[in-house]
Amino acid sequence: MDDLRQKYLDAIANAGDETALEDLRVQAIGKKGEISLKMRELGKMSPEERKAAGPALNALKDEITSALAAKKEALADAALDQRLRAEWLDVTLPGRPRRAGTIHPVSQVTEEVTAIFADMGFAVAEGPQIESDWYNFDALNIPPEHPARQEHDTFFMSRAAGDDRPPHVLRTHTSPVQIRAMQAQGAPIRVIAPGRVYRCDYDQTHTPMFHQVEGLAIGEDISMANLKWVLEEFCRAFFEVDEVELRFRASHFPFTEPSAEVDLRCSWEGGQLKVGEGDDWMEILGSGMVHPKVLQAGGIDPEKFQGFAFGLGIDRLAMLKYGIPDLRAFFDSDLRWLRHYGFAALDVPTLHGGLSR
Ligand code: 2U9
Repeated sequence: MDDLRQKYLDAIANAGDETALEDLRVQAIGKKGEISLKMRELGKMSPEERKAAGPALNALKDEITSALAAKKEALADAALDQRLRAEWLDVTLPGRPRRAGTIHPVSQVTEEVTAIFADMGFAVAEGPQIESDWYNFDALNIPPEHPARQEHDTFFMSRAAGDDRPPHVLRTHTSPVQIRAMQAQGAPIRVIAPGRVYRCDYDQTHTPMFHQVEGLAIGEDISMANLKWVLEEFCRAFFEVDEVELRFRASHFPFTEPSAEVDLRCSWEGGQLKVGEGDDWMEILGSGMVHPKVLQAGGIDPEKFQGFAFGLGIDRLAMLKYGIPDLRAFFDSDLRWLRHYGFAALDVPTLHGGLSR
């Protein structure tokens, strides 16, 4: 019995893995194991022999069972230790930089402009890029024979053969969004409409798709003075300078009366733009008081309400602020250009956190 005990305890102590341990269990206390067979022999013994051998065999079986369980646990612990050592990971290390994408300057500037106007109480409105000619033109006081229809270099959608209704158009400005916003919400209203617009024009300073932000504020006593303050405040925040000076030049748009083009005082020294100082003026946007007919098209009573509107080109704003020389490169999807001029994905522009850092 002692030999048997020593043999199995030594073998268990030396078992290298769980399979070896299981083999030993079968050999010792399995159905046909050495100790199990010895227990079966108890039946053939005399009562005296059985009295001595029975408890001893049971004790041996218990001891082997405990030794097997203890060794199994020790092997599992060792395996876990080894895994932990092999799969060690320092979770406090900074993330490995991957070749992450960047935010396009157009998206960055759209976010900046949106943050600035949101701070002044303007909500963002959106609408379809394919519009009816009524929303794109008629509602904006541009009737069919108006010369502005030709000046807009419109892309027309084709109709099915035999369908004589006027064709839909790719919107030439985001103004239809504000018509829809007025119809849906009524007055008072304060919205901006950023988005893509389309004109059939392609040269150094024009692409057939470009980006605009237009703004609209309608109330009972909104005046051109409010327009001037809003635009000054916008320019200060956008160009991140303390003082700006704006110059309003009388102009003409069908959808505003009176209308003004707005210039910003600046200097260009060594190709570097400085805003708020110098002797140059740079045109940055168009604006005016919304035409009564346009208010009417939006379902708003021009006898009771009035307000201002303005429009600016996002792409040009991005070029000016971030010193990007070539407009057409904006839409080439050139990875080297995108990495150079793109912005970090998590640097969301906010007024408190800094627009562009
Ligand atoms: C409604 C009423 C009036 C929007 C306006 C301009 C003047 C303007 C240009 C600036 C640069 C277009 O991208 S650009 O070439 N826009 O000069 N836009 S007033 O007037 C509106 C809009 C909507 C309902």
